[in-house]
Amino acid sequence: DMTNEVDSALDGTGAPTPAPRKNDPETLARQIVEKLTYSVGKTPAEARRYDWLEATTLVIRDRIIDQWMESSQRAKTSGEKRVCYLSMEFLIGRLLRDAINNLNLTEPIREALSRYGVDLDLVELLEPDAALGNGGLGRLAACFMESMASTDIPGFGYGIRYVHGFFRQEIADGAQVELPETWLAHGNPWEFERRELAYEIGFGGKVTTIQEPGRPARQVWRPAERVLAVAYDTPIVGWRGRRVNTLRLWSAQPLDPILLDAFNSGDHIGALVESNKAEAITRILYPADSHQAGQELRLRQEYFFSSASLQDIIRRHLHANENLSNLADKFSIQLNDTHPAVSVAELMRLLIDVHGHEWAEAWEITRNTFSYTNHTLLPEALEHWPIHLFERLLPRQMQIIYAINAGVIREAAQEKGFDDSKIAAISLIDEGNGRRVRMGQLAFVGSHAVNGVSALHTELMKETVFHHLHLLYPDRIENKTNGVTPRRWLMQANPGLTDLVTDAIGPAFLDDIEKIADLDPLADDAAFRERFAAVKRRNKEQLANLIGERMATQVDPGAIFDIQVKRIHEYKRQFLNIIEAIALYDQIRSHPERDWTPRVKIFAGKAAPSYAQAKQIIHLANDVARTINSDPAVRDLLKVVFIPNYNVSLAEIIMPAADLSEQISTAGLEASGTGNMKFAMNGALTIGTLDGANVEMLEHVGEDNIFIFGLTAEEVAQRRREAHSGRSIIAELPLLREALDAISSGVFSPEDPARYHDLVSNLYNNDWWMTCADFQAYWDTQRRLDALWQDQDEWQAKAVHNTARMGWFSSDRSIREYARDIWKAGPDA
Ligand code: T68
Repeated sequence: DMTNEVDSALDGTGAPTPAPRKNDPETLARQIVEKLTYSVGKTPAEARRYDWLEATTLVIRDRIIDQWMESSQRAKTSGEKRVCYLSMEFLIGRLLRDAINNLNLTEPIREALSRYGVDLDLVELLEPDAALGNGGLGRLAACFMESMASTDIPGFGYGIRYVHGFFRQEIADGAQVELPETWLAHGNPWEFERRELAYEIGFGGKVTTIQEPGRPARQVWRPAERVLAVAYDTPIVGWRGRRVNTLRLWSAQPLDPILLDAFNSGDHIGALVESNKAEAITRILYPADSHQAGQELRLRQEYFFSSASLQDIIRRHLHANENLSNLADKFSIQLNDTHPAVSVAELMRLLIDVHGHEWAEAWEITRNTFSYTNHTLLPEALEHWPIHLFERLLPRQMQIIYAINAGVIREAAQEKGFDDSKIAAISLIDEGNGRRVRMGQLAFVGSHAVNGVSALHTELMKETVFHHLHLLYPDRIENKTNGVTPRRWLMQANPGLTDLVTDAIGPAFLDDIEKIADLDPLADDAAFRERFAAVKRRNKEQLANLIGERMATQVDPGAIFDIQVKRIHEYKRQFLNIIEAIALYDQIRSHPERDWTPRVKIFAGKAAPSYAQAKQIIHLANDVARTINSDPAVRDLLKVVFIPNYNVSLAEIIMPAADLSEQISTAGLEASGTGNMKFAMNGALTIGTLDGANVEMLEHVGEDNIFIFGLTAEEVAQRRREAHSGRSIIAELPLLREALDAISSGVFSPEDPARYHDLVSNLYNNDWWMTCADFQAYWDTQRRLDALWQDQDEWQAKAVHNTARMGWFSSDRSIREYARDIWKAGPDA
C-alpha cells in the first residue's frame, strides 16, 4: 500500500516534485543510516538508542511532510470548509508509533532497524510524552485531531505550546510529589517553528472613542503591553496517511528580547523583566482539572491563544476571500470547554474595530462560526472571572461582553417575557458574589450549537447549568457522545488483539471499526475464547512485569486485574474502591477457608497539587497497599498497587491488560468518561454506575455484559435535597463500619494514626459523594464478579462481546456527527 506517494506537483508552480518514496526495508534502512550520519552525526556503530530514535523519526517525518503539504494545499485551493478546534489542552502522548502505524510502515521499519540489531519497540519507548493536558478533556482533543485526519476532515488544532506539560508524579512515603516535566529537553523533531506566523497580542491599557466628522464613532484599544504569539506546527497523520492535518501551538515571545537601555545603565535584571513576563504566558500548563484557577496568568493564557488563533484564521480566510462576511461558510470554530470562550468577544472586536463590520453583522458571523462543548457540571469548575481583573486586562473585550449581554437580556425580556430572576440566571454577569463574567454563558450565547459529551450529561445540562438559556434557545443544545481513536487505543496499544481479530474476521474493521461487530458470534466459540483469553494473559504479563520492575511488587497474572486509572477526584470515588479493598482484606483474613477469587487492584492517577482530599486518597491507596501486600495472611488472594505517574504511554500498557474496569463515579457527575471506552474495547468488563457514557455503553454491550450498580443521577439529587449523611448507613453495615474504623484508627498509617480522620468523618457527617450510600451495592456486584471469574467461559464470552460491540465509541463516529450536525464540513457536507 503506497498511500503516501506524491503523484502531482505540490503547488502548481512547476517546482520539481519529490520522487515517490519507496517503503521497503532496504530503502528505509539506508535512509535511517543517512539521517543518522548527516542529521545526528553518528555512525551506526557509535549510535545509541536515542540516536536511532532521532534518525527513525526524521525518516518518518519526511514521508509525512509530503502528504502534509498535499493536504494543506488541497484544503486551501478547494475552498472547502475548514474546522478549527480551539483547546487549551492537547494530550497527544508519543507520536512515532502513531505515525508509523498510520502510514502502514510498522513491519518495514521494524525490519529495517533490526538489520542494525535495533529493536523498534525499545526505541519508541525513549520518545517523551507530549503531556499538554490534564486528563479526559485534553486526550479527547488529541483523539479528535487523529479522527479528523482519518475521516478526511480539514481540521486545524489550535492550542498552547507549554514548555512544561503536566507535572511528573512521584510517590514518596506514600504521598504524591510533583516534579517539573521537561518534554522539550532534547528538542522536538515533530514541531516546525513558523517565525513568519507571529501575531501581536495586547493586554491592559485603555479604550478611546474616536469620532471623525460624518462617520460613526469607533472604539480603539491601545494595550499597555504587547507580546508576540509564534506558531509551532505539528503534523497529525490520519489512518493510512490519507490526510495530514496541523496542530498549531502558540508560544509567547517578547517583542524586544532585552531592554538594552536598561542593561547598559546597569539594570541587568530589569532589562529582562519584560521578556520573562512574556515568556511566562506559555511556560506551564495549569494542573487543576476540576477547580477554576482564578489567577491572572490563566486568563492571560486563555486570551493569548484565543486571539492568536483568531488572527490566524482571519488571515487564512482573507487569503482567499474578499472580506469576512462569509467567514462562517469557510470556517467552523469549536470551543473545547470555556477556556477559549473569550474568543467570542475577541472575534467581535476584530470584526468591528479592525475590519469595520457593523455590530449586527459581526454578531451574526460570530454566532454562525462558533460552537461550544461543555465538559462539566461541577459548579467549582465553571469559569467566572472577577470583573475588575477582566476589565483591567481586556478592557475592550469587557465592553463588548456588556453589549452582548444587553442584547441577550433584551431578547429574553421582549420575546420570552423573562422576569428578573430568570434574567439574572442567563446574564453573562454574575451579580451574586462580587460581580464576575460567566464564561459558560458567554460561550453559549456566542455559539450556534452547544453540546454535551454523553446523552445523560446533555440532558442534565438542559436541566441544570443552562436551564434558562435552554428555555431561551431551545434548539441550541445537542448531544455528541465522546469517542476514542481505535488506531491508538486498539491497534497500537493492543497488537495481539488486533492480529487475533484480523485473523478471525478479516481486516475490514481496520478501516471501519464498527465492522468489529462481526466478532460477536465468536463469543460462543470455545477455541476463539481461548485465543482471546491468551492475548489478555500476555498483556497482563507485560503489565505484571512493569509493576515488578517499577515497584518491586509481584502480582499474579492469573488473578483478576481490577483497574481504576484516571485523575483522582472525590466524585470519581477511588475512595469507594479502596474501602472495598479493605473490606475484602478483612473478609479474607476472617474466613481464610473460603474459595476467594484472587484479585489485583490497580490504581493510577494524579491529584491537582492544591486538592488536599485527592492527595489524601492517593496516600491512603499507598498505605493500604503497603499493609495488604506485606500481610502473609492474604497470600496471593489480594494485592493493591498504585502505579506512579499515570500518563498516555502508561495507559497504552494498562488498557489492554485489564479484566475489570472501574467506572464508579457518583451518578450525574462524570460528564462522559473516555477511559471506560478504551478498557471495554480491549475486552475488559465494566463495573460502573449509570453515569456519563456508561449509560450508552450499557445500551451497546447489553445488560448481561456490563455490571451496573448504585444510585441513579436522579436518586443522588434527591438524597442531596434530603440532607443525606452516611451515619445511619454505616451503623447498619458492619463491613463498611469495620473498614472505616480501620482507616480512622490508623491501621494503615501507624506512624500517623490521625492521618485519615477527616476523610472518614466526612462520610459520617455528609457523604456528599454517596460513598456510603452505594457501598453495599458495589460490594455485592464485586462478589458477583468474583463468582463469574470462576466460570472462565462465561467471563471470556462477555469480554468478547465487549470488544465486538464497542465500535460505536470510536471518535471517528463522534467526529462524523460533529461534522454533519454542527460544522457542516467534511466529505459528506
Ligand atoms: C473531562 N473533563 C470529563 N477536564 O471529566 C470527562 N477541566 O467526563 C470527559 O469524558 C472528558 O472531559 C472529555 O469530555 C476534563 O478532563 C479537565 O481536564 C479540565 C482541565 C482544566 C480545567 C477544567
